[in-house]
Parts: sequence; structure tokens; C-alpha cells
Amino acid sequence: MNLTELNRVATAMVAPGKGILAADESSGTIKKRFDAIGVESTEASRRDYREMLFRSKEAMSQYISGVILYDETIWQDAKDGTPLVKLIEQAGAIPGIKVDEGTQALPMCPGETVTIGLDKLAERLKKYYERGARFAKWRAVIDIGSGIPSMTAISVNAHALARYAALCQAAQIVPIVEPEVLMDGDHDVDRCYDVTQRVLNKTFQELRVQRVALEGMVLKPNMAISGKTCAKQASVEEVAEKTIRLLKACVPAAVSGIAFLSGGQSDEEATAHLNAMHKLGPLPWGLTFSYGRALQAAPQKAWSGKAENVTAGQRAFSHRARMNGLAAKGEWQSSLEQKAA
Ligand code: 5MM
Repeated sequence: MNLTELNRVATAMVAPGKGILAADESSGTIKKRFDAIGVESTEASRRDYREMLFRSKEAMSQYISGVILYDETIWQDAKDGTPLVKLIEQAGAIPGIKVDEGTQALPMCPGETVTIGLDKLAERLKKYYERGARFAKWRAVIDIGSGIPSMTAISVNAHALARYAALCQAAQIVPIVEPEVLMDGDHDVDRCYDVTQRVLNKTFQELRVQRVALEGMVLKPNMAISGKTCAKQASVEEVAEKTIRLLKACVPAAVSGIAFLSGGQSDEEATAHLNAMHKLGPLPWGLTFSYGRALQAAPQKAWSGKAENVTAGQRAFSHRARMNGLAAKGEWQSSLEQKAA
């Protein structure tokens, strides 16, 4: 393992003013997104859509540091035969790959899951590296509800995250460690804070036990945020203040960077929260976005599966990428959104 090189890649992933595009929707999830815009999900339509994103010059060269791909996408070529991975590299961004294989019900823990995909992971990582992937992603899912999460679910998911991270580093791939505490439910921001604290503490304990080098990884957490149906929604300032307090308490400064998931927040909320956190600096780690929905909802709508809408889709993507790039430096203002509209 070359830690200097892992650290170089991890640092580039959270470079000031840049963040990660999570385009790693599995076939089921992308179908849901396409259903919402009335587009049939086929290998070709998925390719066309992602090619549109990766050919968005402004977004890809100025605001996107890396792209998380799904297995199908990493092996796909653009219409003109150029591998999609090459389009990402040519734009100056780093290709990455989602390597988890989804979740499975956790025995003895009703309503809870564990993320799977460790079998044969070492061999798969080798192939992904040869294809150009320099980082990977694994997402653990923790749900908040009555009596959950259990310590069992937190432990097994943290253990799997650390096993994955160690395998990645041995294969010279930077692991994105994503323990996602879901926003679903009516819990308040403080319950989210408490659960996320337990999850992060357990995750870093496992990472230490399994000798993962913190300088060669990126953490992808949720923010400390109110549940979607909570009657009292925390303000932007409260989310920012509590999230930074939580991360400072749980994430060692040796970690190269933190890149948030958006988790179902609206586009603008996700941008405003990141921006407000940067107002609370200086921060011990690079802090940016690794959004899926909050970067892609607008371009998906603008594109709607029509070739004549490709420019509109790219414009919508570049706008969201620029807004989040500014937020990653604390330089975003809501008036910039209105101007664009
Ligand atoms: C883009 O969505 C990713 C893939 O999800 P599935 O495996 O369920 O298809 C997801 O892992 C994503 O990378 C993160 O959750 C962040 O995405 P959001 O939309 O929460 O920012």
C-alpha cells in the first residue's frame, strides 16, 4: 500500500470548491428516477443520461472532483466508443466505483439491514483499478424508528465498512466510508445527532481495529438533521452547528476529508447546509458534497430522455455543481439561485 498516493487521491477528492457526483444508482434506483421523468430505463438510456453528465464541461472540470459509478457504467462506452471512464478522466475528475452489493435483512433484528458484498471483493477491486477506478464506495444503512437502531445493526455494519475499507487500501483504492443514518421518520434533530454519534464512534473504532489509514479515506456521512416528517424542522443554522459539533467530536483530524450525502434533502437545502457549515470554520478536514439526488434531480427533469434536451440537462447540472462548489467554500448565496431562475 502506498499511503502517500492514497492521501493524494483522497485530498484531491475534497479539493476546495469541488465535490463528488454520486452517479452510482443501482438498476432498481435509476429505474425509479427514470419512471419519475417518464423515461424507460434501458442500458442505452442509462448510458445516454450518464454520458450527458460526464460531458458537461463546466461542471466536470471546475466543480466535480470525482464520480462514483455503478458496475454497469464503469464498463460502458459513450456513443462514439470512448469509455465513460475516459470521459471523466479527460475532464480532470477521478473515476470511482460503488462496490457494495446492497442490503440484506439482518437476522434477529426486525426491520434492520446489513450491507453485503465482501465475498470476492479483493478480486473485484483489482479489476476496477485496472479499469481506472481510484476510489470506491460502500454504503451502510441505519434506520431510526421505535427501538431501532440496535447496537447489533450498528456493529455489524461498522465491521463490514472497516473490512471493505481495509481491502480497498490494500488494492490502492481510496475507500469512501458511508454510514448513512436515514432521514425517514418523525424523529427530531437531536435524536439524529445521538444515533449518528453512536454510528460514527463505532465505525471509527472498527476502522482502527482493522488498521485502516485515516489519511487515505473519505467519510461520507449524513448531516445532523430533522426526520422528514418531524413537526419541528431544524433551521439551516442549527443543522450546520450541530453537524459540525458532531463531526468534530467523532471524526479524527487525520481523516482526509468528509463529503456529505444529501439523503432526500431538496437541492437548495443541501447546498445551504454545506454553505452554512463553512461559515463555522476553520475545519480540521476538507468538507464537501457527494450528492446523488441533490445534484441530479434538476438535470434529470431538464433532460427527460430527449436528445434535444441534452444542452438544457447539462446547463441544469452545471448550475447545481457550481452552487455546491461555492457552498463548499462558504461562498454561496440564495440570490444566485434566483438569478439563475
Ligand atoms: C446515487 O444513489 C446511490 C446509490 O443508491 P442505490 O445503491 O440504492 O441505488 C447512493 O448510495 C448515494 O451514493 C448516496 O446515498 C448519496 O446519495 P444522495 O441521493 O443521498 O445524495
